[in-house]
Amino acid sequence: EEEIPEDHPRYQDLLTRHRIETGVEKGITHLQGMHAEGRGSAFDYLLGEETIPSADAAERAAAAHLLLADHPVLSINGNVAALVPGEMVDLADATDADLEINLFNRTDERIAAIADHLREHGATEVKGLEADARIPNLDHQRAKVDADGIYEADVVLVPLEDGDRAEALEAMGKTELVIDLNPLSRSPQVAEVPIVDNIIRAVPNMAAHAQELADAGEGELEGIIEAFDREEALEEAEERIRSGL
Ligand code: PTJ
Repeated sequence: EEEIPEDHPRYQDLLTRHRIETGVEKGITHLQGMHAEGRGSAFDYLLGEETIPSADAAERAAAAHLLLADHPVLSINGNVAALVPGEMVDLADATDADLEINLFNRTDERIAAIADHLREHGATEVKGLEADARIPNLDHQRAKVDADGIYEADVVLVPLEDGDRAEALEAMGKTELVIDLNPLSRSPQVAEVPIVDNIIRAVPNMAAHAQELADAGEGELEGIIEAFDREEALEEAEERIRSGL
């Protein structure tokens, strides 16, 4: 990462790409994660590579959801682990949430590599290794979750999530917070809070909102959640992308 000059106009994009490549080399990120990153990068370019106001509002509402939750869980896949490991640990600390590894292409090797990587970045407890429960109506491998983690969570943050899983979690009645640069993908479409922003910017901003709201009462947090309009946020993101074309 030291080789990329910070004043390069595409600094953030180059940094992101580099982190994904390193993730693949370390056995953390799946090869498909490189394609996912390429798609995300194209949308981010059209968004102007910045957190648009509706995304900031979504990040604040998501922080409020996590703070109000009985049992919040942050889901980690191979791209998330490569891009924002320490930032996810900080967000978990700020909201008293669990971290759970949940992979689309699940192998024991990648689970172990990601768990080590998260611990190196300060995680004390990592879930997803037991996989002793199943999300209903999803094929075997993708359905695996921890009974005391995502399975019983009331609020889950699922960044860069596959559409089938997002729908299956929604069907379980969970409050889903989704980070995805493509506002038309199924995951943000089914999310209670769709966050159309690069995960690299979204997660630190959610943690900052959570820290700022640490002493807020339930009424204030509920007010923030009610004031957030998911349809408007999706439309604003799509509008911004169209104008970027
Ligand atoms: O590690 P695994 O096995 O769980 O696999 C993870 C990937 C991401 C490979 C898998 O879930 C997958 O194939 O996902 P999709 O269907 O490609 O969806 C990824 C979504 O994330 C796409 O809509 C991308 O636009 C979006 N995306 C990619 N990079 C970013 C992003 N959104 C926010 N920030 C990014 N940096």
